[in-house]
Amino acid sequence: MAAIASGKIFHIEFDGVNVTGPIAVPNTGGWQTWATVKAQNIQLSAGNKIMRVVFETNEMNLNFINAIKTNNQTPYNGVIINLPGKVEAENYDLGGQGEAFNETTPGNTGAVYRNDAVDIEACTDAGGGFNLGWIDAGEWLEYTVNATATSNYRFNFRVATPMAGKTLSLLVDGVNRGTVNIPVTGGWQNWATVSLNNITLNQGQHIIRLLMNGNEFNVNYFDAAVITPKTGMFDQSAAAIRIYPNPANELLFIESAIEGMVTLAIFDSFGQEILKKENISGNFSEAIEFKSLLPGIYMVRIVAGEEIFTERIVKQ
Ligand SMILES: [Ca+2]
Ligand SMILES: [Ca+2]
Ligand SMILES: [Ca+2]
Repeated sequence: MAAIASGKIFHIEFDGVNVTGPIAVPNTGGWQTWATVKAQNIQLSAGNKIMRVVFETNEMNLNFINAIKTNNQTPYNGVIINLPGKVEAENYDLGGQGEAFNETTPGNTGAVYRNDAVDIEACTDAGGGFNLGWIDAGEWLEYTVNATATSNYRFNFRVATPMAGKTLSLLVDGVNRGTVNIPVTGGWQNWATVSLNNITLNQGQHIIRLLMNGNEFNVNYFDAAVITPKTGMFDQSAAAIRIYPNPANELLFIESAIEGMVTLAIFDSFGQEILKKENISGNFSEAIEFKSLLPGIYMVRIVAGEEIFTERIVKQ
């Protein structure tokens, strides 16, 4: 908008209804000196509408109107859950379809606890409560959480299914951080815990998304625990890990024969991460380019479950 005096007002109508109320235009200082004014929290249903701009006073210029979809997602009950901690799967965020969850069938098939499209039933696991049921592939739910410390976390998922071949993915702030296999637990209310290790979270607020990669399994809750490192568990002489040569010059070779998934990282003497490979197979062989690095001390770190192996490498 542009105006050369204050007190100018307009509003916007959709299908004849004033949805914004009066929007004040400031004195921008010239007919071609432009400023942006905002009307917020305007609820619109989907579909074709006639938008009308109504100028309530004279003498203002309008260049364009930009409508932005804002995020209505908020934590369930207004409570941001702290991690480490436990999150009930049925306590997904408020905000509805496409924002807080993606749900394929209308209505809550279980008809308990909440009144939107997500399907919830009473749970007979220890502690009772409710669980997500009638899950379809591609459905997801989001949870606003707060990591109280920057740390490596283990995520445990409480799941049940009589069916085989189901998986669930964990996304943090839109980034897929791992997929966990859901075992055949033998029944819809026979519960088991499955885990994803070494999920690094920075301190602060995050959006956790559980993405369902198959239909027909139940989720009761998930919890996140800080992994307390146990150092010195690996014995280089036992050949679980070989790192050579040391000192290194052109290439650093890392050979690992650890069961399960690991995270490999290399830090310089300032603690800056110069390489990171998360959730790779513990059975690997890498040739790391050291040629371009400045001479000095570097630290190789391999995290496997609760075990952390570190090795000091000199770069010549
Ligand atoms: Ca549904
Ligand atoms: Ca469903
Ligand atoms: Ca639950």
